[in-house]
Amino acid sequence: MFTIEVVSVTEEDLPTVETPNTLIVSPLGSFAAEPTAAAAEPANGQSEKARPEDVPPTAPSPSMPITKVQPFLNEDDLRKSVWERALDHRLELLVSVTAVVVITLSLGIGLGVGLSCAGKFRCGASSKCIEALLQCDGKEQCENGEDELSCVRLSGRSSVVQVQRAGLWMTVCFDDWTIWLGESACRQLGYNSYVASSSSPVNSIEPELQYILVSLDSPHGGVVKLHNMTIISKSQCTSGKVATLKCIECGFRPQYTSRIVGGNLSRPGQFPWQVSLQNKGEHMCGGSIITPHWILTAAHCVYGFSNPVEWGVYAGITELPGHGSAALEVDKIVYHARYKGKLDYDIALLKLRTPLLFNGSVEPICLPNHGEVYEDGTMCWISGWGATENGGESSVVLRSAVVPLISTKECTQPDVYPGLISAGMICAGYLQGGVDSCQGDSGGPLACEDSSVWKLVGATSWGIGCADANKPGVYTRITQSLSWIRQEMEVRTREETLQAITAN
Ligand code: 4AZ
Repeated sequence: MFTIEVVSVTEEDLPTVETPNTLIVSPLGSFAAEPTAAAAEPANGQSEKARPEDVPPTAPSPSMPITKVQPFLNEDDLRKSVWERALDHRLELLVSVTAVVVITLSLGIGLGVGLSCAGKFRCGASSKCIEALLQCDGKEQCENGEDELSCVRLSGRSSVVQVQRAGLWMTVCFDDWTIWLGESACRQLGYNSYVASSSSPVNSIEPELQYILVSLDSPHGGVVKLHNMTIISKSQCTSGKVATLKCIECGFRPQYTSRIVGGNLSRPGQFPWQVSLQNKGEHMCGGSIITPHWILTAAHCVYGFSNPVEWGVYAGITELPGHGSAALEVDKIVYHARYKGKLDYDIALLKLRTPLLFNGSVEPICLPNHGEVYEDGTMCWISGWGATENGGESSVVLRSAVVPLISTKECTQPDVYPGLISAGMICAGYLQGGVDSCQGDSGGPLACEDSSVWKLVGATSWGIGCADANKPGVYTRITQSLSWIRQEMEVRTREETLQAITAN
């Protein structure tokens, strides 16, 4: 084995090495090819005795840069077989082979993960993939049980119950529905509460929900997940009705009378779900109460500030800083796994250490259901303590404004936000400008009233400036992150239940 080294050095830098085959190449063209037989030849040309007479002596100046091409060959090397030479360098060989194997394996695994999960279910952020048919089959195949989460959802305007099996969503017929199933479903949706089960005629619900109807076989109670039940396919749903579910009283404003109109200053009880999120005592963002334990906000509000101890949540207030009410302590902060510090998936959840008591000035807002669409032009409300002009100070009083929803088509026009609006965002505001959310309103609600129930359609996320023409506010679209919200709430609520069981 031989190596070729190309070095650029001055004459003085060159070490004295045994290089019987040294070629000296100088930039001036002086050249010396030294005989193979010459041993212990200093490479600096000072030894003239071994040089054959017919080769002109080379005398490069001591400071002249020289490029040396040095094939380090000796006779032993020439005599040895390739195998023997390889053995002489087994350490290098071992390192090289290991490196090649490691690189090949990582590439292989990386590609494998990317490819093999196609058509399969990926266990959370891990590299494990399981057969799609095993998702929601009642047995946990993923390490953290992710394959058995998000197996129940509420869909459409009337909160129809749907269960998932092998990636297929099926609407639950009311025939064999029980309160016990309703309670189990609410637990799976991340609630600690259950309000009521009802039914809706099949033909009154959205057409896409009418297709696959199933009945759940529930002979006896117990802590069983809904999708673990025997799912009986129903060609006809005898009752002609599907199960609808309510897990929490939400979206009401019991203390607010709409006859009191106070410009854009909000009245106590007008936005009872609105909270102020304060970091080390300073208002940073807004948020919305969705359950007694959970506040929904924007990921960018807590990204890099995810130490719960630094945060305080103020609920039931209209004036900052908090006016006597004690800050609620934060137990956990989770932001969307796909949030990367940019604009997409700008959503986070804060879990409160102690649950909120709902009293009229503190109330939760409803989450929308899966598949609910909000028409362009629907008038919704934004609220917050944010700046009243771009770059200004936070407002002391809670302000609010009515804004129409803007279609993504309109919001991505060349003069608005071309290429910037993803499926997880929704725009709202006026293209002529004048009314908008601003710095400090982030994380707060974009709330729309639907048959007297208020739903959280968006969370204030971003915009260019505030209230400028063609630059409306952009909000995180809640329907896009419903399964993430449900999973987080279900997992943490389950953890809490387990802790309570083990503590007793
Ligand atoms: C912000 O920085 C922010 N005009 C929030 C909303 C908007 C702009 C900026 C929308 O929190």
